[in-house]
Amino acid sequence: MEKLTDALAARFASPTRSSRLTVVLGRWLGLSFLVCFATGLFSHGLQNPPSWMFFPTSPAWIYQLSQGIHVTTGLASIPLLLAKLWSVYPELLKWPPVRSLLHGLERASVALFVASSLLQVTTGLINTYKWYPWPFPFRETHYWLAWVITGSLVLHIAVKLPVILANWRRPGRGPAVTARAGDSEPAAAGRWTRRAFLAGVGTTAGVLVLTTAGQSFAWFDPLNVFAPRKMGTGPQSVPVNRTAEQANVKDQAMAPDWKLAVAYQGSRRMFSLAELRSLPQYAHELPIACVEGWSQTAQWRGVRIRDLVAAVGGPADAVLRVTSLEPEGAYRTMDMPTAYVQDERTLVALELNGEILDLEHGYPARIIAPGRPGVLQTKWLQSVEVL
Ligand SMILES: Nc1nc2c(c(=O)[nH]1)N[C@H]1C(S)=C(S)[C@@H](COP(=O)(O)O)O[C@H]1N2
Ligand SMILES: [Mo]
Repeated sequence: MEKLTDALAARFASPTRSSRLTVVLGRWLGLSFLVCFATGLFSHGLQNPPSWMFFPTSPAWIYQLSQGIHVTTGLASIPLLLAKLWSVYPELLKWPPVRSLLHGLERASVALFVASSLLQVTTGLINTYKWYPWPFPFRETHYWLAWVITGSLVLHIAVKLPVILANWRRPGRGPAVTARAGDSEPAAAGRWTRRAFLAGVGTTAGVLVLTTAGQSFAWFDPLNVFAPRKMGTGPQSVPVNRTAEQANVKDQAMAPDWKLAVAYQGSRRMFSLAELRSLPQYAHELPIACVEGWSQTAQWRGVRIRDLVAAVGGPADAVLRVTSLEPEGAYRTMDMPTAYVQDERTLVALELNGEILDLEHGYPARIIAPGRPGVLQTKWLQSVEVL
């Protein structure tokens, strides 16, 4: 068996494969995973706030930036991960599969890392297409997988530290700690094919980023050919995530006697659309930044949320619960921390890009706040309560 697997390993050996290549790819992948992890934690925190969470409202595009980077680094990780797997897979054929306790642990951590990373990047990619072909809740699973990946990665890096350090000590270049087929390649040829391979992987990741980042960042819009969303599409030039029909709100939202309830302790005021329009109106350029990766900045106009809170005698540091007309669904209610209530740019928007809000964008009234994930920009408002 050992002979056979050694022969197989030799069969797959290529001057391109070497610990140097694996280390370089590992560095790129590690960096991209780290950035993706940090931005993912930020996004998760905003949606599931821990008690110590800080809620930045400025710049207003902070979440657009963070989520754009999250989706972009996630996409870039796909070719990096595949290339890294290609660079090491002959190692998987080595016999015996477990040589010692440490070796066994190392392999288990690698298996866990590979499986969870592949699952993470593919489900993440599918998610940007708003497709949920699985029975588990996406966000929670995505979140816990991220911790599994990070934990197994830390373990993996700890075990591989000698190889990584040996690679860093180059070009003084002592003998590689765990020599592999490509490592002993003395000729320049090995180095060149390795460089060409790295250039190919880097180009693939770069092109993938450039042709999809336009869904999050307007600068890259002209190059956006592969992303599932395009800027400027949809009613009033803004994409729609969930339609009024899907949310089953059409009749209630179009009802002529619609009123917004604003409540504080015992007192409650009902505002008709005409009354809301007669209050001071403010306009702001703010982005909708969807957790699924797309963003779009638009001009919103309407009533400041803090003016509505003041109108019912609510405190300046109010925390709100906002409820949609939507009869059911995860986005029916939304809690708004005081940082957003106090920010003067947080609006109950009645207009979008100079027109009365389209039904698909939340007519008669919706929330728009700076720096928040799209899922919290509640459409088709029913009530605002001071908690
Ligand atoms: N009531 C309600 N509000 C909602 C949603 C929803 O499903 N129901 N979707 C949210 C999501 S996920 C996003 S990204 C934004 C998108 O706003 P838009 O459809 O006007 O572009 O609305 C948010 N507001
Ligand atoms: Mo969204």
